[in-house]
Amino acid sequence: MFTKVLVANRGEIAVRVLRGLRDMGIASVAVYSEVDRRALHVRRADEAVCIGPAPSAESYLNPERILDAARRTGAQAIHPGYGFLSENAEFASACEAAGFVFIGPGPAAIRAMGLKTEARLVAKRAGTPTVPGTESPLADEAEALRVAASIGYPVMLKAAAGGGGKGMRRVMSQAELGAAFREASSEAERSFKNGAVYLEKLVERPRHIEIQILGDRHGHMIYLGERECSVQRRHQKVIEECPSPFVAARPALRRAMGEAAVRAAREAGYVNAGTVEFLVDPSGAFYFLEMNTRLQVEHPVTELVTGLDLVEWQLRIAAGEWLTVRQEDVKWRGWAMECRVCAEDPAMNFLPSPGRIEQAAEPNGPGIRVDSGIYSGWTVPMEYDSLLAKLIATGESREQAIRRLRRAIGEYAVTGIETNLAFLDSIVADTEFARGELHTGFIEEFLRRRREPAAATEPARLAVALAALEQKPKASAGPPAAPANRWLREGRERLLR
Ligand code: MV4
Repeated sequence: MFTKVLVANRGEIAVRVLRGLRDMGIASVAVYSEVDRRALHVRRADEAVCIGPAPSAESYLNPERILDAARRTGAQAIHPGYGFLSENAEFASACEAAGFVFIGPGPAAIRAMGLKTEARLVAKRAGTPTVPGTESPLADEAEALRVAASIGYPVMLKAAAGGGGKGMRRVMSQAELGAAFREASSEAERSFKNGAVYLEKLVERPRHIEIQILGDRHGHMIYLGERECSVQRRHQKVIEECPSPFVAARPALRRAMGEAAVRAAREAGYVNAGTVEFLVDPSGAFYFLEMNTRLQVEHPVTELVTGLDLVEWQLRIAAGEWLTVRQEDVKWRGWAMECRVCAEDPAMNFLPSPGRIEQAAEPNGPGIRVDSGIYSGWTVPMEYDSLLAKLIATGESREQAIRRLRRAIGEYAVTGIETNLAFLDSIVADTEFARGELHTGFIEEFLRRRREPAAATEPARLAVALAALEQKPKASAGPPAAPANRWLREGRERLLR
């Protein structure tokens, strides 16, 4: 096993990996940019190396700076976390070439799954169901028209080098295809310097359900169950849970998706922790979407329901150990639900809200885990993503997990910057959400319901106005207690207009 590992990341995931290293008695090295000098992950490491100024390109995205820090501290392995260089095949190669173990899959597997068209080919070869469509990029508009006609509208145009929805276009009819093809190609070119697009049959109202897999370097691979990630906004996950309400009601589906995920990962020669993403349609048919060759943000919900420590297993597998967990040993107990606490202002269209955190009082108590990268007095930099922490609640049932999550959100006090906590609470409190009838358009529909609630008829408006009047403070009392936060206040004011 390694005696010293460098964590090439920042924020909550760096803190999480550093905790794993300390739990295993492995010395740890953190890297930080100048603006992260006082960041929590720096405090949690045995050693810390400044790798450059704030811009990611000159720090967390700079392979040479990271390798140099590994050399200087005598680290034997590098954990990339997620984002930054975690899915960069060249960086994985550079680590190996420089004599460091890259904690993750080999560069070949990263490359095989990096191009969405290549990943589809791998899945198809493995017999994993893929959405009907093209395996290679479309040559031109004419081919797009031919293929779309043969698989039937509606179709989805996607960027071959894409991910996260960039360069994607829903095409409902032939008339729209030409323009959509040109727009998708140019957006793909701009975003990925690769304008290649391919085409798939559109899966209507899909759920985004992903399977966690773990494979060792001796050919042993298992699946650890699914995560429901359909509650997303602009392709950013907001709430994730394990198990999926849809799959929990269909035990055969978990096994079928798990085995399909393992087949695809084997075909890619996968090693270490990985996630295979699927679209699941309302009939329960599932289709390979893409594979993520890194530890995911939402890995804690799988850890809490299976009892397995994914970071520990990543390190043990990277050190060449056998994965001693057999598929029949994997059991799922209870429910885990995670929400991503972000420095953003829902009342300002989720604009990032960096700045000094006056107070960060984190929740605790039965069934609560907080993977946090913040503390009172720390200044959230503007240079990186807005994720502050992940709040995860577990329970015997989904209902208990939801109750605990709401209680914990209520305890979470972050002042000095805006956060999305109230927005998260409004989702978790939503009756539709409680029913578990989720799909990738859930938040879009939720926000629409909130903007134009069916009940916002005249009587309802009057009722709300009267209620506000009744709360009118007596002369002696102080100002009326405004709703818990700006987002709810604005929502109520909008309703009254
Ligand atoms: C799809 C789809 C429907 N049909 N492909 C979005 C980003 C990328 N991960 C793939 N995505 C989708 N691909 C077909 N053939 C719907 C989506 C999609 C989506 C998928 C997962 C999670 C959130 C999403 C939000 C919008 C669209």
